[in-house]
Amino acid sequence: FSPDDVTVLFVLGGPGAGKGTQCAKLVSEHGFIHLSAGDLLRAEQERPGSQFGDLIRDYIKNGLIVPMEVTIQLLENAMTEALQKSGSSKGRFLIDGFPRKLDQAHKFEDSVCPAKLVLFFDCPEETMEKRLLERGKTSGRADDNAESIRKRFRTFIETSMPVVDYFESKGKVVKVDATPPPDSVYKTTEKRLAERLG
Ligand code: UP5
Ligand code: MG
Repeated sequence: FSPDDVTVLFVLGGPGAGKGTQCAKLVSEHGFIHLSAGDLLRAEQERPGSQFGDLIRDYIKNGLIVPMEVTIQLLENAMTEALQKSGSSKGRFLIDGFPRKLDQAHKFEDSVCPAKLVLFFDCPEETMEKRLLERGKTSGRADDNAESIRKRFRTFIETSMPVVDYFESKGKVVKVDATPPPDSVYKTTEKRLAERLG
């Protein structure tokens, strides 16, 4: 696909901020295509014959960032597939949970497509921790436990927040308070996006 035909929004925020929840709503009401980097990595981990299964499992459990070659390839493939499926060369993508490191941001924007905006869901750690521990009772996610959550928070602060700061310095960040209930966060998100995307 050509970068000129696609609109990319990065969706960032700490673990449990509600990225996936909000993306699902934006898909059903605004026709975005949602690609979660974490979901793609988890699917690749389970794919029989994948050469990256053990590596991904180990990184995710420890809240570490999988080498970007793997993630970017998965994202690019998924974008191509989604466009093929939609039967159109054009599409609007929500890339959820990526980029998590500054070099990933640069690489993706150089080799795939620059982001139009970054949607940043801002949420206190305490709130995110409660949500993740609650979800962990049923999610089956290997990283929804107290120890992995602590590691994910550390990686987010040390490595991923600089990505948000970088896009902020370019005036591309739309920041939304992700503490209120999902419907309220969604209303704010819709309003902010409409102001910026028209
Ligand atoms: N919930 C959501 N919104 C709520 C609200 N407003 N009020 C109350 N509850 C709310 O939500 C989390 C939980 O909170 C749910 O139970 C939800 O109902 C509730 P969700 O929408 O899933 O939040 P999200 O921000 O998507 O949380 P997630 O756990 O998916 O965030 P992470 O960023 O930690 O997970 P991700 O899947 O993106 O990444 C996992 C791991 O993959 C990373 O740690 C890393 O190891 C690896 N990874 C990479 O290496 N590279 C990448 O590029 C991406 C991931
Ligand atoms: Mg998610």
